[in-house]
Amino acid sequence: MHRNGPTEDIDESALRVSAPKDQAAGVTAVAVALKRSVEEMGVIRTARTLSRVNQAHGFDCPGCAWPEPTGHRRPAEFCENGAKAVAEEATLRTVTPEFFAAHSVEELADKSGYWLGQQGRLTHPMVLRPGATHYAPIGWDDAYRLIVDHLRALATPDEAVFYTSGRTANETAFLYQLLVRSFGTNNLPDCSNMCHESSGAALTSSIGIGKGSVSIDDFGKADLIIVAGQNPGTNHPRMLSALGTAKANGARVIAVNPLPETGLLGFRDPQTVKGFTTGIPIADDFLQIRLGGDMALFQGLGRLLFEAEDRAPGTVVDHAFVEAHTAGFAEYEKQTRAVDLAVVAQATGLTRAELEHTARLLAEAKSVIICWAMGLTQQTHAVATIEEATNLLLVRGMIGKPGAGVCPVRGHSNVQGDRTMGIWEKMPEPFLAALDREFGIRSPREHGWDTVDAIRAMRDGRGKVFFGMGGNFVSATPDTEVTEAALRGCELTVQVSTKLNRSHVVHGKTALILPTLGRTDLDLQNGAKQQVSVEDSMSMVHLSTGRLRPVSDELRSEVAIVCELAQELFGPDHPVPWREFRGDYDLIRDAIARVVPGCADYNAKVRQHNGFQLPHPPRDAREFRTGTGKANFAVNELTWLPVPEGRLILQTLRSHDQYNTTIYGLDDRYRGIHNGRKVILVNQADIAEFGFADGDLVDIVSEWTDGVERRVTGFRIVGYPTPRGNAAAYYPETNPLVPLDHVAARSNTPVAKAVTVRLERHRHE
Ligand SMILES: Nc1nc2c(c(=O)[nH]1)N[C@H]1C(S)=C(S)[C@@H](COP(=O)(O)OP(=O)(O)OC[C@H]3O[C@@H](n4cnc5c(=O)[nH]c(N)nc54)[C@H](O)[C@@H]3O)O[C@H]1N2
Ligand SMILES: Nc1nc2c(c(=O)[nH]1)N[C@H]1C(S)=C(S)[C@@H](COP(=O)(O)OP(=O)(O)OC[C@H]3O[C@@H](n4cnc5c(=O)[nH]c(N)nc54)[C@H](O)[C@@H]3O)O[C@H]1N2
Ligand SMILES: [Mo]
Repeated sequence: MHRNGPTEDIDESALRVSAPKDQAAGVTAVAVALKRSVEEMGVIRTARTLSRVNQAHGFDCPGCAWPEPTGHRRPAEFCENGAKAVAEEATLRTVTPEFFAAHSVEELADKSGYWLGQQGRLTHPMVLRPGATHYAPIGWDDAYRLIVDHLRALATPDEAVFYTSGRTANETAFLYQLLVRSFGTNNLPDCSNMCHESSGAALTSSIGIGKGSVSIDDFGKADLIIVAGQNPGTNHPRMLSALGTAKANGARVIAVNPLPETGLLGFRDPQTVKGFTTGIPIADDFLQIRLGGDMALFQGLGRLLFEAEDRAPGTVVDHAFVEAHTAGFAEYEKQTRAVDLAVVAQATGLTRAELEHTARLLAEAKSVIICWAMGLTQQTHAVATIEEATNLLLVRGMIGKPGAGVCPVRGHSNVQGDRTMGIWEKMPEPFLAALDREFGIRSPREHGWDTVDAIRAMRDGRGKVFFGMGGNFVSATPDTEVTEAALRGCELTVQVSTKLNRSHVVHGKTALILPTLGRTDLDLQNGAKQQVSVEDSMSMVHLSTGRLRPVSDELRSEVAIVCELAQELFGPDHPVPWREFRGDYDLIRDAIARVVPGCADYNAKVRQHNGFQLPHPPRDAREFRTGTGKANFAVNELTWLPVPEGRLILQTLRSHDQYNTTIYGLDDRYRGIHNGRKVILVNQADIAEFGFADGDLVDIVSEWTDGVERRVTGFRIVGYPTPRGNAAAYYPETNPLVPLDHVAARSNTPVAKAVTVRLERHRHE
């Protein structure tokens, strides 16, 4: 049977389309945030909770990874979507054993992800035994024993997969990878594999470290900020305040995006009296680029920079920087001067005048920041594209100076910290050696599986136990039908979760749900209040303290779950002091201080007012720890995406009312979509050319070299100002269209932003 994702509990016929908004945030954003919060948690819990988001003694917002300002923090250092993320977690609704007794798994598997998430917080550990129709309660000890029995039954530890999502705090992440490596595998896929892996790969190769080189204060010092492939109005709303500050200080902002995203084109800062009512356009220039055209853009700009240098020698290329700090400049110059600007115009859809105007700004600016997110990372040529953006900054000497640098804007609030703490299927040798030294274990050295490889392995029967530390693996990953079958083939699936999601109802032969504390919850161990630490997108590390009374006494912290499982798995004689770690998170931080580079004196440093910033050699000292000892200019063959005849290139993206696979509501207010999610945004001229009309229902069929038909049905066409040949639709509803093998070169990231599709008229069954 062909399934198209269960959304029958959403009445898509109520869908309404209005004109896209021209300004983000403002009064409506505040009203929406408060309404949602009060609905979920009541007035008192709302007041108590929202006043502590991102404050020095509060908790880190579980929304995005945008940093807090370093100086004065405003009383409300959160945004509409941060408030929604908090409300989602702090809700008083609960999913209890009675709930599971009343709903069979089969019934739950027919519900939408939206419905599942709305049911509330998970309260008890639950088990689904082979052949059972309903989840039943299980004690924590029995749950651990069940996991250990399955792990011990494996032929090798490499038959187990240990996934991590990016909300996991540093302390958990550190212990979790320690457990997994003590057990004997590096199979540590994480959400980063689907997210900024391409950024990490490109930056490590170019500048020797896979993280951004700017700090929040650099935004106030920049002349020019390019925001490419990112929708901050929805996904990083607090970034708009930083961009607003930059503009007040004279910066120019260029948005590079196929879509005229509302937050970039207009913003009312709800935090300032003036912004609340008047609003400012953020982007001075909007380059409406074609999907996948960014590599061509950056190469074309490179050529135009060299031409500007020819006209005024010594004013554009930073020769001192290039000579002292870079390698490969001559080859880069040769290749870039030969770039065909006619091809660049075709690939980007931009005019020669737009390219020249942008190049002039880039040539004249004294300090340039380039920001990006999923529009760049989820492309076949993502790594090369990010290298080309970095090349431009290197030509101009824009790394390691105030107001300048690379700025990959991370997604999950601690996805960067998880990597720092060792969540990676190919952690470098010095880290593993330090881990082994500290604990007297022997970590495996063979690289493990990333997300795509883990799915392949489970599909082929080589992966048998799946353990998810947070996240929603089934809904976040590509090729839904393949992935669901892969999970169903497992002997055991375990999900450590706060809320119900599809990964609980698409399960292995035996399945466990382990309910855990969230960021906002009070975490008591041995009667003492515990804190965790997190790292933001700009390498700032600080403490986070939850204070809300957990919705159930049965919830355990992620740290406790890891330690208790480890005790059951390894017995009392294991060299790692799991019991002590569980009882006092300071002891975990002491171990982190000895193992993780840059974390010396960790306990003291995370307790400083704004925490501390991890070292970043290019940012701090223009030091580049690459193979050449210098920043590397990359030379790449130009790749772009011509649109096949009669087809569209589809990007899958987020609405304003979701957090990845968690759907808060059915509106995408800024884009004018209300009461539904099954839409495909298409250029009016393409709609006409294909013989459709705005509002028609279509099936979307993706085309891939394997000839397999991937189809989602009953999507409404919405005429939208996206470039010709380019379309957009929401994730996760369109994940069934993304072929598992459609991945980015060198990062293995699923190409969620460029799927070739055709539209077929929807036939009612
Ligand atoms: N409220 C909220 N906040 C979030 C999330 C959420 O779901 N909800 N998710 C979090 C996570 S994990 C992440 S990774 C981030 C994601 O943050 P974003 O990357 O902003 O997320 P997307 O919705 O995928 O948006 C991709 C943007 O890139 C553009 N784009 C697509 N393809 C291209 C291209 O080829 N070139 C260019 N130049 N642009 C392109 C799209 O039009 C869109 O504006 O947000 C984080 N914050
Ligand atoms: N087609 C397409 N696919 C994509 C993307 C895309 O743009 N297009 N984006 C990709 C990206 S950038 C990412 S990051 C991934 C996201 O992939 P994931 O990180 O796997 O997915 P999330 O939806 O963020 O996970 C939500 C679940 O996490 C659990 N959770 C929430 N808070 C906590 C907590 O504190 N502890 C624990 N243990 N669990 C918690 C809840 O049960 C919730 O249901 O999706 C990727 N998939
Ligand atoms: Mo992400």
